[in-house]
Amino acid sequence: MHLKSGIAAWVPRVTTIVAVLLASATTAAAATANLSVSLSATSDAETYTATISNAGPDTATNVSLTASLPTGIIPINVTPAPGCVFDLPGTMVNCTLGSILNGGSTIVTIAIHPITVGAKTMTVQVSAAETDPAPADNAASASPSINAVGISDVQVTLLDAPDPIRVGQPLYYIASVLNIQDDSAQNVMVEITVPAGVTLVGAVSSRGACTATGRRFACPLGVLNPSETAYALVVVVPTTSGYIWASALASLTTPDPNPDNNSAAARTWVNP
Ligand SMILES: [Ca+2]
Ligand SMILES: [Ca+2]
Repeated sequence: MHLKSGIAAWVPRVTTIVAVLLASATTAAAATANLSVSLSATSDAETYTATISNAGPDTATNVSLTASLPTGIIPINVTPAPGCVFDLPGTMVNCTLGSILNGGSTIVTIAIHPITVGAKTMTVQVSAAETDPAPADNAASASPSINAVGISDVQVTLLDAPDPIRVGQPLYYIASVLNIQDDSAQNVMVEITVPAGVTLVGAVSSRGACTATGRRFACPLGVLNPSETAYALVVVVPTTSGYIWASALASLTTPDPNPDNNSAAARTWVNP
């Protein structure tokens, strides 16, 4: 009798527990969280700030953010870490941000360094495990445009071939212009001055045509990105024997703190 009444007392409690479990399972399946993201950027395109907010009604769990980085940049830093990481090619940021309570928000900061000019468009997208009733605000972009980058350093070398050479043979001068800094060099020009005692044949660069003024060939090379090399070729024919000298000089409109390596010379021995 005692046992039986005990069971009788348990039955409604078990029923209630099952009902609660079922209800919570139903609620979890239907959980909704209206995430949104906004993105701002500094005008120098160095720092982007994404604000991820949850308008609820439920907690957003397994919140993630992906960012597509602009081209022509170097990845610098991202916070929070290690929740956020740059991918290996340095073209994306992937963030695992955990949970955001109803009414809460969190911030992701992405620091990059532009090495080329132009629009630096970044796009971010957020998602969570919950259903989002308003998915349109789950992506944002920012597109600061820059028309100058910091510091470049062009370096010139001048090669003569063949050396030694005979009078009447074609002599090739090849000027190589390399940007050894991490910002793009703008309006790069290389000028090659050939010696007296040669006949001018012609000049061309890997970026197009060169113009001649007397013994000086000016070859516009345009933009030289970091680690990029452009070439200019001048062909002459020596008419007299002895040592002859040619020189190459590079100029650019971006700051070059190291002018010493902007010029180079080549000495050639000409046999009769
Ligand atoms: Ca949303
Ligand atoms: Ca230089």
